[in-house]
Parts: sequence; C-alpha cells; structure tokens
Amino acid sequence: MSIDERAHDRRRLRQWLAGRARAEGVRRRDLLRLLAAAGAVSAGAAAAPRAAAAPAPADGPADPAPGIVKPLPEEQFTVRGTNAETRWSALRGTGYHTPNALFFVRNHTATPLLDADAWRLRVWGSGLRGGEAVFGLDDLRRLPATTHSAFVECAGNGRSFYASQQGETVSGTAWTLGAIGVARWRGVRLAEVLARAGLRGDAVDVMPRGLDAEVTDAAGANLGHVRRPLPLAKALSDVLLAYEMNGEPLPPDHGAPVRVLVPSWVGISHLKWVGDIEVAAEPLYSPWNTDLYRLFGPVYPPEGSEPLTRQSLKSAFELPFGAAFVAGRSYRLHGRSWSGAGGVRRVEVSTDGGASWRPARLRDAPRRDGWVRWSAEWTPAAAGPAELLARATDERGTTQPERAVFNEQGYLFDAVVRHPVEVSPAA
Ligand SMILES: Nc1nc2c(c(=O)[nH]1)N[C@H]1C(S)=C(S)[C@@H](COP(=O)(O)O)O[C@H]1N2
Ligand SMILES: [Mo]
Repeated sequence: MSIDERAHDRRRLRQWLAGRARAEGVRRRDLLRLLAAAGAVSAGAAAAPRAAAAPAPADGPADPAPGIVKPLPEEQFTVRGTNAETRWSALRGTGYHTPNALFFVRNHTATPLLDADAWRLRVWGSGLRGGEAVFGLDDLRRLPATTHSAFVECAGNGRSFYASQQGETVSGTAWTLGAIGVARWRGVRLAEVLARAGLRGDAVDVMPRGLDAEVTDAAGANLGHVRRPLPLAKALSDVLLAYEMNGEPLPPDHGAPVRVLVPSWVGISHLKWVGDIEVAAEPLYSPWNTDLYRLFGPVYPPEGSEPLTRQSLKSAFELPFGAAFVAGRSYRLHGRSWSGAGGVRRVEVSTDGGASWRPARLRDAPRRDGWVRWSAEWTPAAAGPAELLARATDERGTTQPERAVFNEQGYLFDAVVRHPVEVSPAA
C-alpha cells in the first residue's frame, strides 16, 4: 500500500467509525481493532466517536469519495461529493446488467460496514396485529426467493442538463446520465415478510429506515436516518428485500446485507442498509417525501407535487462527451434507453443536431423496469464539432421531449440530451 493509500484508508476508517456510532447491528469492536492497527486514532478518540462523518484532515490529499468502499477508477467513475457516477463509456462492451464494480453509488453520508450475522430487521408499528417481528438474514434466506432484473436510478440523474441545455438553476448533485444501473436482484418479497409480521387490514404506509449515519442538511438541521414511506399497495406488489446483486451477496456500497428494491421508482425508494421497517395505520412522513423528492416550481402547487414515484424516460450513448471521430469512416454508435413507465419500444438517433432522425436497431425487447440496448450506424461527412441525439418512446407512447419541465431540485430530467463529439478531417 502506498503512503497515500494508507492515509486514505485511515480517513475512511474514521469516517466509518463516525457513521456507525449510532447504528444498530454493527460490530464497533472490529472497526476499533482496524483503527488501532492502522494507527488512525488514539484510544481516547476511538472511545468518543463523533456522530457525523468526519471531514478529511487538511494534511493529506483530498479524499476522492469519502465513505465509498469499492475502488473508483478514474476511467469508470466521476466522483461527485459522497457519490460516484458511472461513466457511460465504461459500459461499452459490458452486458445487459451493470457489473457491481461499475454500478453508481449515491450515499447521503458514508457506507457503513455491517456484520451480516449480527444484522436484524425489526418490523414494527400500528399497522401490525401483534408486537414487533424480528428477522435475521438466515430467516429471510429461508423464505421463498424471487429474482428481478431492474434499474436503480437516482431521481436527479441528468440534473446537470437543466443548467447546460436549458439555462436553468437547480439544486443537488450535478449528475450527467450515469446515476443509473441495471442489476439482477434476488431476495424475498416484502409482502411475504409483512404477512409473517402480521399485517393489519388498515395498514396504509410502510417506512424502511437505513442503518447509515443520520443526515444533516445544508442548513445544519438533523434529518435523522434516511427513510421514506412507501404506500402499502406498492409495498405489497413487486417490492423486494434484496440480499443478492448479480449473483453475489449485496456489496457494502449497495446496501449490504439487505436493501429495499422498489422496481421503476425513484432511487431514494431503494433504501440501503435497512435496519427497521415501520408499518403504520396512518400516513407517514419524512423529509424524503415532503421537502425532498416532490416537484416544486412555477407549474406546481406551493406544497409541491405528489411524492415522486416512477422514474422518467431517458437515453444515453456509450461514449464520453467530446468523443473523437474521423470524417469518412464508418462507426456503429451504441446506447441504452429506459423508462419508469414500461419498456422502451422505439429509439431514434440524430447525428445532425436534431435536423433529421432515423430508427436505431434495438438489441433487446422492451423490458419494464429495465433498459434496451440499441445501435445506429454513422459515417461523419464533415470535420468539426457535432451533436449526437437519441430519443426514446416507451410502451405508453411517451416520447422524450426537446425540453424538460423545470423543477427547483432538478428531478426527473427527461429531455433529449445533446451529446457533443468532435470529428477530425480524414487523414
Ligand atoms: N440508507 C440509505 N439508502 C439509500 C441512500 C442512502 O444514502 N442511504 N441513497 C438513496 C439514493 S438517493 C439512491 S439514488 C440509491 C442509490 O443506490 P446505489 O448507491 O446502490 O446505486 O440508494 C438510495 N438508498
Ligand atoms: Mo438518488
């Protein structure tokens, strides 16, 4: 390990320690042992962990992505604060499912390292017939398993295009299009677990809560642990408590040992590191379905839209922005399109900035909760800058518009993205 890596690792350990101070089901002792081995903290400091993630110390290089466990090679990820965005160019040549190593990470704080053996899921609340029910990982694995191929996409994916294409100022992480991945998730249906916990007929909402650290907003207010209510109807339909991702145990950054998978819905629904689920006979609220993850703006009521549910319609090329082409040569362009409203059934491509369109060749049948891969041929005629556009239509007949409707937090961007490339003269 190089010096820099060691410093980086120590910072990470401290952050984990901080993030785990109030979490349940955590083996703090193990972390303290690691910290002692790394010489990261004195015994006194270790005995009094902070409750919030520690800032990177001033004496070393900046931490590339505080709190993310897996490696984030420069050619595969763009780091944005505590998050890592997948580069679309890195998906070229990968199959239908996003490899776990390439899957984007969106962390409000830091990835906690939870001990799967000690982990427990507590299901509780006024919507249950009896008292709380507790499940260990083995209990969940003994229940009937379901596998579902589905995307997880951040509601803010594509947010940066509100500014760069539409000249609008929005708040939040400036994602391009890489805050999405598709995986095969395996787990037990939440309906199964709720039935075993003794669901009452008058239950209306369930609220899973994460074991990662409490979240502080920009103004310094403590929002508590990440949690967002789900209406019971969705909870009982296709929601999974997933413990496997693409045939492997869930990796730490993606919610190990168990996350909630809410097919087609906004990323925040897919709660990672779930520790408890409240089941209530009355509607539940959290910052994540009131101030956040609703649409605010001129066309919406003052209290905002309904809480967000399904993701929007998008397309992306498997190319970096500014990709280089040579005039007169023939290329096959590749990309993927997806929608929260059903499968994508048509994709058109423009290589002249939107003046003319032609159909792309779809390589997958329309797949709800997933994407379709497509390709289109292109022989650039002239040297100079060019723009590639892809426009999808889903099974509902919705086509990506030229312009997305503004909302203050820049959610659910759905307009056609203008992908800049550079064509150099034929040699
Ligand atoms: N406990 C917890 N769950 C969470 C989050 C989080 O920070 N903490 N982030 C949410 C958001 S905003 C998104 S987009 C997805 C990202 O999932 P991924 O990191 O596995 O790609 O997880 C969601 N679940
Ligand atoms: Mo998100």
